[in-house]
Amino acid sequence: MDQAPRFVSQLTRNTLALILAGGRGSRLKHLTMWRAKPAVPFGGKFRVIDFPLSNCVNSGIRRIGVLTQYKAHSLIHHIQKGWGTLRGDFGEFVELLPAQQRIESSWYAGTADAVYQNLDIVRNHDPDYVLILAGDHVYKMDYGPMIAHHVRKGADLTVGCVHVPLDRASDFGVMATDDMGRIVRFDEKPADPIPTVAGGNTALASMGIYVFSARFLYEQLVKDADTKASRHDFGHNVIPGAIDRYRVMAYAFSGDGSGQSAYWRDVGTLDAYWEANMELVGVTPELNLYDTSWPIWTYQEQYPPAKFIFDEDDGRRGMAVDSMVSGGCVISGARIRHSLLFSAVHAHSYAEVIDSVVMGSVDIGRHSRIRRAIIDKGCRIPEGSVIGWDHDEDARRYHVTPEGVVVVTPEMLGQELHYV
Ligand code: ADQ
Ligand code: ADP
Repeated sequence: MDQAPRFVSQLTRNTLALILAGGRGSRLKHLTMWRAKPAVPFGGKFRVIDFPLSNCVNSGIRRIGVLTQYKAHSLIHHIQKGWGTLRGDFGEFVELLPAQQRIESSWYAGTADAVYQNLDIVRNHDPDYVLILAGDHVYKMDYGPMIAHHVRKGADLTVGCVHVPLDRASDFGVMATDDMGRIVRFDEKPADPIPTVAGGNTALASMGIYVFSARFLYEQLVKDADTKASRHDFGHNVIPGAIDRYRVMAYAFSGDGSGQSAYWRDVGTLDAYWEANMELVGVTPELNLYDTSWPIWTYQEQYPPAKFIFDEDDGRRGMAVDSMVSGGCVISGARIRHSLLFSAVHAHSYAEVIDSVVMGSVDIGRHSRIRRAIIDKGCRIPEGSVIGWDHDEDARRYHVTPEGVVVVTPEMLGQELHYV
């Protein structure tokens, strides 16, 4: 079958995307105390869920359901404000599908159950294909070729996959395929993962993204719901239960088509989160946010331009180098080096910020010195604070990660939460 653009666009048009945005993301600790992981701010202006949402829109998939559950307030707010503008009259929408309202007394048990609970809504949209995505991955991907691959291979289910180092593969669903790309084995988070080739040091890992032929999905979910012993999870139950009897194919994600390597990150730990944000500050980051051919959309408050106040005479030199500074920031006499500042950060005179991720509406008091830190939204850092220079001291007041990144939240400062 031909894979002309028109063919792909027909397929994406007949696809309904469901973004699983309900997981707690407990490894992000303090950052997910008050918000779901997909709502965690990322990259200066975005929230993590903007990546799968933008990928859908850019791929021509304009019918999207977002399955929410845990601490969904800021997520819902963000989606309503930023993504409510798709044109319903053109059959486009982003629809919120909250968990607890569907079936009394039961929250989603697992990812498959989350979809099962919304099966009537999914059926009503009458898609040919259902694309199931995670709400907590940062990447740029055109889903069109994956759906086209699914159709060309006559698959019932296609699992997106990437090669990961073998020593990290236990965090993923790990699969083995035959010569035709059919999945012949699937182990969810195995203690002892199988390498891609015997003796090799990589494994084929599931990205947790799936294309289902719609009818096949409905059958499998009803069957799974009737299975008492099931955890009602795609990775643990539905996929392993399907590979022997149906055509379950692997689709290797090969990048965003720009010729760059495949960038795909689960920013699931504080260290991974800090690192992925800091990478963006680098000269040529793997994830190019300035790529106009694959824009990442978001909702953002309107802010005036960032302002830098530099007063040579009294030594107040406001400057940022090797950094990204978002709108509404006022850097008055402070020095920002190799850092990422979200919107409306105020850094006052003689403060110094190095190697740090500073979220929106943070106020950095005079003479503060901050290094290798994540400062959560709305923190007011008191004058003269020293953060990231002495980890014993830091550990008494803040959270220090295994890699030595200091995380500061309003709660740790004894301040009220105004922003989530
Ligand atoms: P995990 O990411 O560990 O593994 P899980 O915690 O189930 O799987 O999360 C998958 C997605 O679903 C996340 O976006 C999460 O927020 C969301 N989610 C979880 N429970 C939910 C629920 N009850 N309702 C709504 N949303 C929910 C999965 C696969 C692995 C694969 C990795 C890749 O199971 O096989 O390798 O993703 O990261
Ligand atoms: P500092 O503590 O560094 O002295 P201030 O908050 O007193 O910082 O502000 C110093 C200068 O920064 C002000 O004189 C003003 O020019 C500029 N500034 C402060 N806040 C704003 C703002 N909201 N918008 C524009 N400029 C501002």
